[in-house]
Amino acid sequence: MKYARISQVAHYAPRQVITNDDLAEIMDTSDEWISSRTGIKKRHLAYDESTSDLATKVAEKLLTKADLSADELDFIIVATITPDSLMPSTAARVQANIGAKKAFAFDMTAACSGFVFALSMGEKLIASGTYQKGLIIGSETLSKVVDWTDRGTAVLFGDGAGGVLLESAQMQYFLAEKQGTDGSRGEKLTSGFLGLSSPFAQETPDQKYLAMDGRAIFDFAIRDVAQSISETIEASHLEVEDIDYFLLHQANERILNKMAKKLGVSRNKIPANMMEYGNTSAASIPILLSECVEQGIINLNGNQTILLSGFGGGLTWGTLIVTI
Ligand code: 4VN
Repeated sequence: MKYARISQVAHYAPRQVITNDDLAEIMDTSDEWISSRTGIKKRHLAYDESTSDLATKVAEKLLTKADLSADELDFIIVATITPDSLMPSTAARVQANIGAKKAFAFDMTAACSGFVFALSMGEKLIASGTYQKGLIIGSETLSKVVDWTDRGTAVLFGDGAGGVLLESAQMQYFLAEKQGTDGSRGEKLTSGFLGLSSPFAQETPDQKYLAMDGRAIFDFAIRDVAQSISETIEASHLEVEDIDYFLLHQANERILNKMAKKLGVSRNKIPANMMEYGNTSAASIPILLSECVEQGIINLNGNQTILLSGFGGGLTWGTLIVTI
């Protein structure tokens, strides 16, 4: 039996930072409104870098940290809902940028669950015995799909990228997982409608920008996602106390507070960085993981158990429990 493990982590964010006060100068909002409702204080917004540029920075950092050459990689998966283009994929651009000649590469579209879905897929690619090394990267430039005339959503999102190196291992590191989708509620969080445009086609709605029913997504997170996290812990045969850290999608600090209560977990075990980055969708969990490792809260010595949970557009949700 083959196994996979996370052997390295890295993140990268554009250097430009926009504070809540900066936003209050261009729209009717305030630091008080944004930070009391969401915990967000600032976000990084790319002025001159694309999603593939951010992802390439993460890929380069991962290779450097692992002292690995790009041609040793077997696959690259980039989770993103803000690709540079649909074709070529963001992952194909990264593959070219780093010169990963042997690797196959593709994008994963699962919104805020994208990184967790991609990590789960990557683990299976390695566990199959067919592949040994791969990069799983979440990378977003949400600033290009945010509706900058909608103060209800524009203040919530940011740009950034994070990722991990997955390698084959001798023992089991991935302990349990639950993933789900409810497409029937898909219209609650949308962006990037492409429509039809042939001379023969009916007119179709043109909704390029991100739109969210905040109440519905908030309730989904508290009810359905919290329930799914509990089920994943049960499936792992671990107790809540056995999990060292809960790395949850960084959408809103109030969600983390409610989840902590619901799961019976101390808030100290649920790190947060939405204050610095806002909601970076597929990038939020790997950025958080990388920062936790940088700060020494989490190490890569194989003696901690962490839970990763992404949830959002689709609607989608996914939880993994891994030894790290
Ligand atoms: C998961 C969640 C959210 C989300 C939902 C609602 C929300 C974030 C609505 C109420 C508003 C403050 C902001 Cl829980 C988004 C995603 C997408 O990544 C995933 N903020 N809010 C208020 O008026 O208090």
